[in-house]
Parts: sequence; C-alpha cells; structure tokens
Amino acid sequence: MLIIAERINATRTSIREALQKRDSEFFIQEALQQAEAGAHFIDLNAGTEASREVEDLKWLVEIVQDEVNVPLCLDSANDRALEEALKIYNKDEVMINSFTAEDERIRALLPIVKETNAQVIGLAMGEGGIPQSVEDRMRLVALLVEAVERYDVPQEKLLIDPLVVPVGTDQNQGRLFLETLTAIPREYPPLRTVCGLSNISFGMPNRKLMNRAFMGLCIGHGLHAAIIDPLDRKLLSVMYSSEALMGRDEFCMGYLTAFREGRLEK
Ligand code: THG
Repeated sequence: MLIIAERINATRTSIREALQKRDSEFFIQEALQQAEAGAHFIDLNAGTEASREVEDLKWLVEIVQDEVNVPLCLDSANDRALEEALKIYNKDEVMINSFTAEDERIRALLPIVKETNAQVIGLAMGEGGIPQSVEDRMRLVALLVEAVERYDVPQEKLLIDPLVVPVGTDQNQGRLFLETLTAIPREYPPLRTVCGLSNISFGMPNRKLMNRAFMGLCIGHGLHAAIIDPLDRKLLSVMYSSEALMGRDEFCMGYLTAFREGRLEK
C-alpha cells in the first residue's frame, strides 16, 4: 500500500494555527514523524481560503521538502496554488492531488502534470458532483482516462479516487465505493486507486474502529494507495496484516519486518 500521509492539512485547527504563525519547527516535526512511520508521500494541504492558499502552500513546500527524503503530494483544488508550488518544488517525484472530470480543471492541470512528469489523482467527480452508482462513477473514470491520454500522460501516472462518502449519510456508500474499486482495474488494468480513507467514518462514534475495518475491506478490494494518518499504529497494523492475507506481501516480508521493527500492535 502506498501511504500518503495526511496530517499536514489546514482544515485541522492545530495545523491552521501553526501555519498562521509560520511555525516551521512544528511542520518539520510533523513531516519527519510521518516519514519515519512509513509514509511514501507527505500530503500538503494549505486550506481552502483563496486569499492565502497560494502563499501558504508555497511556504509549506519550502519548509518541508528539504527536511524529509519522501516526495510531496500537493493537495489543492486551486490550480494556481498547485502551479506556483510546483515552480519551487525541487524533488524529482511529485504527486498532484487532484483534478476532476471537469473541462476547466483538465485544461488547467494536465499540461502541468505532463511537464512535471507527476503522478496525479483524478477524482470520480464531474460537473454534476459525485455520482451515486458504480456505472455513473465509471463513466467519469472513462473521462479521466480520456483526459490523460489527450495530454499524453500515461495511465500509469493516474490514480483514481472513487471518492469515499460517509456511511453515516447513506448506508450504501461503503459498498458502492468498494464495488467501484474493483471495477476500475478490471476495465483499465494500468490504473491505480486511492482514497481519503477516514471520510467513511465521518459523523460516527469511535471513528478509528470503522477506519480500521474499512482499511481491511479496501485492501480486500484491491486499493493501491491511501491518504491516512500513519501515526495511527493500529490502522497500520491492520494494513500490514491485510496485505499479507491478500497475497500482496511477498513471503509476508512486509508484515514480518513491521513486526521486527515493533510497528505491529496486538
Ligand atoms: N481524497 C483526496 N484527497 C483528500 C481527501 C480525499 N485530501 C484531504 C482529505 N480527503 C484527506 N486528508 C485528511 C486530513 C486530515 C483529516 C482527515 C482527512 C483529519 N480529520 C479529523 C476529523 O475529520 O475529525 C480531524 C480534524 C481536526 O483535527 O480538526 O485529521 O478524500 N484525493
């Protein structure tokens, strides 16, 4: 499982405050801890306030990029914030989170994706919002695939986020998501899938329990990458064990190594 570490997200109060104070030491510690816990990418989300997002995201990139050995996942719905942040980004590998099946987003972002050789997350969301059936979400996946092909970006660079909607708002959302997960690589084998896993439990009590169960199910349905808090040791323990159980962990080495390093909770 590709781990995209979610903690540096300005929708969280502690992050928003540290960002306003330009507390660079705080962000360096957040980034280092997440990298140490096994993150493959560090997600940076500077919030959604248009007046500040461009400067804030650039500042976060500047602070974090030289402190960790892992690449960054730039998380914004603001094309200009992504574009400006990429100008100062200095590593080879990068992930752009995200674009949608909307013409305007496609035209703004895919030339930059091509130019920077980035991996890119495409959301199964179009002009009409998030569709409520597997078939309709797959129609949007087809649009995302057509879009990357039009800009000569290989399908291998695209990760599809089928979008997790909380089960608390509609009991069918977990199953709808999981069915979409399996449909994607069946129709487009080079594509990988990703999600913001904790959305599933929004509004429910004991969210961490639900997130862990959902991790097991997602791995059972072939999820490739997850935007998660890698400091949640129980969540990662479920991840390591589920991958071994699904035959996604050669000789169970990932599980055994995590055990030896003391990363597995009972
Ligand atoms: N898909 C894609 N990108 C995404 C999401 C997604 N990026 C943002 C988000 N969803 C994933 N990232 C986070 C980051 C932090 C938290 C949740 C998801 C988080 N949430 C707690 C909560 O909601 O209660 C704590 C809030 C707080 O501390 O204030 O920490 O779906 N492609």
